[in-house]
Amino acid sequence: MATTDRPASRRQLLRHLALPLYLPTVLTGAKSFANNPIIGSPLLNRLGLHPARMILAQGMAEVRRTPLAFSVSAEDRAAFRRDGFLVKENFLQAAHFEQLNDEVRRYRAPGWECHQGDTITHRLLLDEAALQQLPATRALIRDPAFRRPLSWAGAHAGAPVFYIQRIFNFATQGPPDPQRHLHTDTFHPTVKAWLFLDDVDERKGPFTYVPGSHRLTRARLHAQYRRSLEARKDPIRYSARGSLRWREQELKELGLPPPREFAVARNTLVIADTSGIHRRGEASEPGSRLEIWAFSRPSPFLPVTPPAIAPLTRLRDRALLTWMERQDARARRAGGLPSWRAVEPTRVDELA
Ligand SMILES: O=C(O)CCC(=O)C(=O)O
Ligand SMILES: [Fe+2]
Repeated sequence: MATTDRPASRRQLLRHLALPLYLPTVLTGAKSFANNPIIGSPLLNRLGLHPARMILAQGMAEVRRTPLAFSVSAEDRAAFRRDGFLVKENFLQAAHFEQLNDEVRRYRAPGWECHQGDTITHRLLLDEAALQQLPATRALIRDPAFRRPLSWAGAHAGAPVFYIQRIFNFATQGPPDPQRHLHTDTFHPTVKAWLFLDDVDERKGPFTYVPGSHRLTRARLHAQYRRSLEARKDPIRYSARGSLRWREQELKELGLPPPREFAVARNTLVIADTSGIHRRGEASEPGSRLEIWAFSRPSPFLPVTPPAIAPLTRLRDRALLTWMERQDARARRAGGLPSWRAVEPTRVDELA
């Protein structure tokens, strides 16, 4: 019997009995108010669990950043601390960029695809096997000028996960893409990076960020506290699951400026703390945005993270692929589709 068919009282009882099992998850990145009865607990949230986790996670991120700070310029650190993002135009030397752009556009491999509203996101994992075929991309991923600010900003000594990512705007039928709604990905510092291979303007839906919205100000902590009391019942599923959606009017109340759109030229690198308020901008027409995309989200309460050494990265990438393959197989067996589904190498040509 599916959970939703169980009588409400029985569901509640099960939820209570399972509570102790969820207790240790307060010290992990668990963020779903709806699915985790501790994270969503009305009592614990009234006592301030949610802002307490935010403050502690922020403190631990600072601890992890300390040994990584020497490798990043004081100017970059100051800009990131102020804004929550770094932007570097003409990031790669022109010849390197052209080689990378060329090899990435030609590269075909089994990939992954996610449908969110009317947008399709296509990803190719840049693991060791892929990078062997992509020398210019491998050089980027090994470049300290790329890795050091990513590590420091992401408060993570270990390697981020790297993908070739293509966002296909208006590629399928569906409601508006939920990533175009202002949101925070999670409650603790976490970094994403985009090296854009296309010029990005309003036609392609530029990444959009509210400068300074990564900072835990009093106003922000108050707002998070208030949201945490009701979030498990939030009608927006993403908010209930811990990626809170925000209204544009709320920015003023939070003492924040209007969002800034990153309408940028190709070969621009953007590194952003996506615990700040951001969204994917509206796209004015169907089309795609191609990028090298990095994602770094260490466990938020650890004082140190494992270093970026090849055997660990290999193991992590292998585990990630295995997990995704299992999710895919399990969902298909149940007659459905997983949120990330496996697709053929030729899929990217069908979408283009
Ligand atoms: O693709 C974008 O511009 C941003 C999407 C987003 O919200 C994210 O990756 O967290
Ligand atoms: Fe996001």
